[in-house]
Amino acid sequence: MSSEGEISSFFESSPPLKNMEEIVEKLNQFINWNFSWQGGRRIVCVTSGGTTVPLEQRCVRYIDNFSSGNRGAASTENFIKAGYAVIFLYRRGTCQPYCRYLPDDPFLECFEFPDKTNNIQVRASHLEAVKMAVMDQQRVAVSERRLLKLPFSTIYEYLQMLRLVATALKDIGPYSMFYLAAAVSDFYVPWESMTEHKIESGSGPLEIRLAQVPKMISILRSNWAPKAFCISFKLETDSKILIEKATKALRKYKVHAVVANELSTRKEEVVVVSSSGNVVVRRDCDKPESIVEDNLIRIIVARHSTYIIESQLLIPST
Ligand code: PAZ
Repeated sequence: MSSEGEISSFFESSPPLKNMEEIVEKLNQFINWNFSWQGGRRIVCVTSGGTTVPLEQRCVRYIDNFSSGNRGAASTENFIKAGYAVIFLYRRGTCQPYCRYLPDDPFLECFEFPDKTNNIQVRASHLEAVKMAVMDQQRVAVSERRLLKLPFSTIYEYLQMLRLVATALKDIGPYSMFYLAAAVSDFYVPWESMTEHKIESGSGPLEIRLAQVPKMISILRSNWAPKAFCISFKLETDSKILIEKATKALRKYKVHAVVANELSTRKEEVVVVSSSGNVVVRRDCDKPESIVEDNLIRIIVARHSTYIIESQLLIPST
């Protein structure tokens, strides 16, 4: 477990966020709006995509972490369907809610010029996907203000933003949730030991010493947002060690559940590991459009409801 000293020295030596004030303002407005809406909406912070580790301060090269962002985007859509407001903390360029069915290059593939005028038209083959993307985005993100998107790239940005979100959500206690699906770097080059300019090539193999990124989940649970409901994820490529690792993480970080998944089957099946036992969650194979997140979020939302009720029972009545 990382010590508080290691955690604070990580933040002290991190390059500060360029737009911190703007992020804090957006967060406060979003949380106030949603929590004061008709008795209060639940708010979940969904983290999505992988963090990068720069190798140079004026970064040309970096180490990346695998994640398409599909889990985070699909989960966000399901949380919104369940009535939540979502803070979507995502890696720039990864999969976005409501856009999962669009082709990689939507502008080139989705649109056509049917005649020689300047009119652009959506191709019939992509009409449903474009309609869903535009209409749902418009509805939840713009008119209902239930989706706040905050992009990150580096491990430094991600952890500073996660801390800002957690601190901003502290006051809504059990009504908030962290759903930590992002693939977060375990190793990094500390900023002060990083070269400023592009590493020169041509002088043989490159040796880099990576330090361990302090584990932030424990401080999120103990300090930043101790009353929030917290779900973390565990990814492994060796299915034999997956459940054991997830169970260890559950105990070590005192989260409410760990969603365990194996790389090659992650879109078919996950296991929700918690103190009440392990539940295998699958997509419905008989429905082609079904995704594992439909069933996963149903379980997580039900558990969050129980958690809120139990937390209320703990508040002494006046
Ligand atoms: O983003 P994606 O859909 O390609 O993959 C999702 C995932 C495997 C990154 C996520 O489910 C997960 O397990 N995140 C935590 C990874 C980790 O153990 O650090």
